[in-house]
Amino acid sequence: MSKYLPLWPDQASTMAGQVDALFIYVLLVSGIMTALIFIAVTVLAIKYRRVPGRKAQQIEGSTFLEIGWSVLPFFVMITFFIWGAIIYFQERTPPADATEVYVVAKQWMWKIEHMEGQREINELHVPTGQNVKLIMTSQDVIHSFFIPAFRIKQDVLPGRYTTLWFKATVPGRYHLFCAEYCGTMHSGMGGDIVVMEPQDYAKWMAGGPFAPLQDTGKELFASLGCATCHRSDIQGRGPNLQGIYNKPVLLEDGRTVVADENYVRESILNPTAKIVSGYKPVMPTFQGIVSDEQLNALVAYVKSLSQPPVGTAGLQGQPAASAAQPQNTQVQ
Ligand code: HEC
Ligand SMILES: [Cu+2]
Repeated sequence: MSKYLPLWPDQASTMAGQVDALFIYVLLVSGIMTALIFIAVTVLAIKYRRVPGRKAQQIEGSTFLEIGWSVLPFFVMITFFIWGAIIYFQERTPPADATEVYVVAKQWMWKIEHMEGQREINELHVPTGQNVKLIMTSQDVIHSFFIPAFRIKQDVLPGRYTTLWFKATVPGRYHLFCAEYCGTMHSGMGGDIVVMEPQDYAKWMAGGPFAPLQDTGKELFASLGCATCHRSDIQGRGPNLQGIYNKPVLLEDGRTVVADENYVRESILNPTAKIVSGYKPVMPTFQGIVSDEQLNALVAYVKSLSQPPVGTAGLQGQPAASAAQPQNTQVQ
C-alpha cells in the first residue's frame, strides 16, 4: 500500500494492514459526513437566502426526522468503536505460542534480553512469521516502546511489567522510537527493529555462547537463597513454585489472584503485598538487591517451572516438537 501511496509508514506486521484499514475507513466515513453537512449548509443557505418579498414561515419540526438523524449516525459511528475494540483486544492479547523477549528501558536506551540469553542494546532482531511478546519494564521514568511499521506502541513503566506483541511479516530494518518524553536525550532514545528471514535469524541467534535466561534465573534462585525456602517438596517455608505461573493463587485475605508476570515480580520485590494462603510473611524483600535484569531472569525461571520452554523462535519449521516437551526442571 505505502509503495503506491507513500502516505503511510511501511507495513511490516500482521497488525499494520488492519490498523491502516480502520484508519482509512474512519477517514472516509468522516469525510463523507463532513461533505454531507457542508453540502447541506451550502444548498440550504442558497435556497433560503433573503429574497425581497419572501416571508419566513414557522416550521414545527418533525420527530421522525429528529430521531432519524440522531440514530442513523449513531449506528455509523459505533462501527468505529466496534472495529477499534476488535483491533485493540487483538493487540492487547499476546498469542500463547509467542516467543518472549524482555525489554528494560532506561534513560536513554533500550536493553533487550532474548530467552536464549542473547542481549542487545537499541536493536531488536526478530524473525518473520513468529509471534513475539515483549515483557517490558523501566529502570527510571516512563518510556514508550513504539514501532511505527508494526503499528504498535506501549508505555514502559518503572516498577511493573507491561507487554506488547507482534508478528513481523517483511524483512528489513525499522525504526524504534521512545514515544514518551523522558528527559534531555528523549529524542535520541531510539533504535532499530531488524526483521530477518527465519533461517538468517537462526544463524544470528546461534552466534555466541550465552546462557538461556531461565538458567541465569536458576543460578540466581540458588545464590540468592530462594531455593532454601522454595523447594520442590512440601518441606519448604515458602510455597512450591512448580506450575504456579498463570494459575490462580488463593491469598491469606481470601482474594484470588492470577500468578502472572507482574504477580511474580511483586512477590519478589514486595512479598508482603500479597501473602499466599497458609504461609507466613517471612519472605524478605529483594528490592534493591536484584537489578531489573536479574529480576527478569528470576521471573523467566519461575515461569519455566510451569511452561514448555519458550524462546523457540530460531526453531522455525519444527515448531510443536520442542515446545511440546514437558518441562522437568526441578527446584532444588
Ligand atoms: C525466608 C524464606 C523465603 C525466601 C528466602 C524466599 N521466599 Fe519467596 N516466599 C516465601 C513465603 C513464605 C512465601 C509465601 C508468603 C508470601 O506470599 O509472602 C513466598 C512467596 C513467593 C512467591 C509467590 C508464590 C505463590 O505460590 O504465589 C514467589 C513467586 C516467590 N516467593 C519467589 C521467591 C524468589 C524468586 C525468591 C528469591 C529471590 C524467594 N521467593 C525467596 C518464602 C521465601
Ligand atoms: Cu524514553
